[in-house]
Amino acid sequence: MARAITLIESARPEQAIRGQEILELLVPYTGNAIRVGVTGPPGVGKSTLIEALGLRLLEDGHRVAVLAVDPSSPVTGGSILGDKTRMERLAVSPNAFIRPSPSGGSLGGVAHRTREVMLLCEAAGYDVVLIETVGIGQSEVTVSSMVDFFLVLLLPAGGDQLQGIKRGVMELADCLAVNKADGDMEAVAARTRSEYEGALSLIRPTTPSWRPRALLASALEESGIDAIWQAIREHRSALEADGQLETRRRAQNRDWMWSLVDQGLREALHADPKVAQQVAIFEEDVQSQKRTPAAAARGLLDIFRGEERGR
Ligand SMILES: Nc1nc2c(ncn2[C@@H]2O[C@H](COP(=O)(O)OP(=O)(O)O)[C@@H](O)[C@H]2O)c(=O)[nH]1
Ligand SMILES: [Mg+2]
Repeated sequence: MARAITLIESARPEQAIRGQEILELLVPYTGNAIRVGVTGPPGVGKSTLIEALGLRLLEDGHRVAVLAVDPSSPVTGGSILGDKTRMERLAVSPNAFIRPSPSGGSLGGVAHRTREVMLLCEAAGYDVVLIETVGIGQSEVTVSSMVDFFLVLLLPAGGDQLQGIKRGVMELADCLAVNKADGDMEAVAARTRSEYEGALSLIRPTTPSWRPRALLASALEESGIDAIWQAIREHRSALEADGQLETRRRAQNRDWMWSLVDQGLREALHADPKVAQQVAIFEEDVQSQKRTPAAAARGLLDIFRGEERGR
């Protein structure tokens, strides 16, 4: 697996092509895992909860893969997941596979490679895939588009105001869990949970057959983990029963293809020598308002299309 991942993630074309060949051979063996995304603000306890859940699943005889999609800070270029936690207890099990986020590149590129590694894990017989991502920016949308079940972790909030969660993220959630419901925070966490439950009832569910839940958890004390796993299993049964799981995955595959096409077109455009020659001029014209952005975009695309036709 390590060697296949190296090929898949390689920046060298001849290696990457071999990685793709391996993936194509493995396609018939993929798709059998329960795919779970876990998001939430930094420090909410995503890694701790994933480890607790993972250990719990190992006890039940599951094989668990843990992957990460780290969007990297656009300002510092540094990792946002900042995973010092290596999930040591999980990592020692032969039935667990832990892979940190592939480094570098756009969120799209990182997510793309994670998705391929997920397929590889499925082919290798891991039947639960847990994907950690941080709840800021676009990455939660990206991860929700590659999983069956999307879990959003939240902190117990002091005030009566729902903290930090955007409506858009709430709409993606199949389950919310207020983590750190332990010690002094237990009562606050319970209040926070019922506020979120109220908020959830105002939101259109992700699928008709499932109503998102708001749960309490303490990843540290390993409480509430069973209820989360129970929700994941019930969600799966409900979606399998009415065909929504297949519908969701079909749509995800189609969207994935188009995002690769978009990415490929963009790369081809930037690699085009005629375009490259003109790009600086067009940019300067737009910045100095000699041309409108729309006219400049049209101009660049015309150059690109002219090149394509000339081939
Ligand atoms: N009290 C309490 N602390 C927790 C809990 N879960 C995680 N933590 C602590 O919160 C910190 C951040 O946890 P981590 O899992 O790395 O958060 P992540 O950034 O969301 O992955 C660590 O010091 C954890 O020990 C919990 O349920 N209760
Ligand atoms: Mg983490």
